[in-house]
Amino acid sequence: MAAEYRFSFGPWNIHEGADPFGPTVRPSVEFGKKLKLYKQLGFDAVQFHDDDAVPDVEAKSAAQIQQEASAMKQMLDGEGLVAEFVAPRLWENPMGIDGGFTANDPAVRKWAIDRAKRTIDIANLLGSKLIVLWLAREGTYIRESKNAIDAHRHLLDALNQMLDHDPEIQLAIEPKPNEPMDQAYMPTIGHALAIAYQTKDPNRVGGLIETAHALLAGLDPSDEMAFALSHDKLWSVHLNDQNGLKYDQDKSFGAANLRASYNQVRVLELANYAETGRYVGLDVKAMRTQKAEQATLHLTNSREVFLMLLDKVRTFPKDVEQRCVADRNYEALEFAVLKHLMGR
Ligand code: GLO
Ligand code: MG
Repeated sequence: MAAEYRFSFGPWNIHEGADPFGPTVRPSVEFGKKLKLYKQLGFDAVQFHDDDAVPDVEAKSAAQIQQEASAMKQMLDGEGLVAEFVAPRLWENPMGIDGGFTANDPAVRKWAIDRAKRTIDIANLLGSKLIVLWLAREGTYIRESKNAIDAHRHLLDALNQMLDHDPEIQLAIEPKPNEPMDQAYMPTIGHALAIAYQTKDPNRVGGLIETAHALLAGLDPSDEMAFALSHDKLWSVHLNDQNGLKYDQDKSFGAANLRASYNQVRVLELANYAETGRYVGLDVKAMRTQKAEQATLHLTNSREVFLMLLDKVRTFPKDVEQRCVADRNYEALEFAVLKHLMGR
């Protein structure tokens, strides 16, 4: 029996549809209602930002954080859900306007590290050992504004301080090459794993790979995943899709690059990812045009596409693959893949 994949998403993936050019177009869905949707939609785990779990986290005392995060854990238990990870949302605070961990101002760097430590405390209260670091504003709008060499050392220092804060926590860096910054300091999983090995506990630093981010870096998402998998360091994924080099679209999985999506599922299968107990996260956004009552289809469709592609991966004729590879007949192999994907 092949292992079953389990799916997750974040509360931000059910959203009001605002974009940089227009306001919200759908009413907000209250957090408790979102939680109720998870199981109905076929999902088992919740991806959190620190302030999804404890709103206005920076204004709260340690006791308040403890109380609110414990209440959230009870809500999760009540729905039969688990927290997959917690991520410090540094990029929405004006303090982090020019980055947190890599800011020029030491007071800002301290603020960012302190907040990340709170995130770790929240993760513990929610029963998760995984912290995801999407390093949104760790980079530059213009190169001359920072000393990039120092910035990388500051980032290393921040990672080490997080590792020190809790001996069991694991950090997964989510690389992205740009947006909101012009250039980000951790653009690819290669960068993320290089710094992971520089930390004081490399076994506890890995990565989360998002399809769209790899595509924005001009790289193949499945090969990025393979690199992390070969190091046993793919600790989550953000599957979605992206139509070319433009703003980060977070399209439904498979919507723009079906064959590349097939290959992402294939590489996860090659690594027996389902057996590791890690989740398949879907970081997808509903189109702005979706009516409120249809604004979860991007999640269910992405999950279903994953499962349909999984079936394609599992039923691809292995003998054809072996024969074509042995004969170095990649034209034949490619045609067989295309026919299989088209159901012919
Ligand atoms: C944005 C990122 C973002 C993160 C999320 C978790 O481009 O993909 O959605 O995945 O904030 O840290
Ligand atoms: Mg993401």
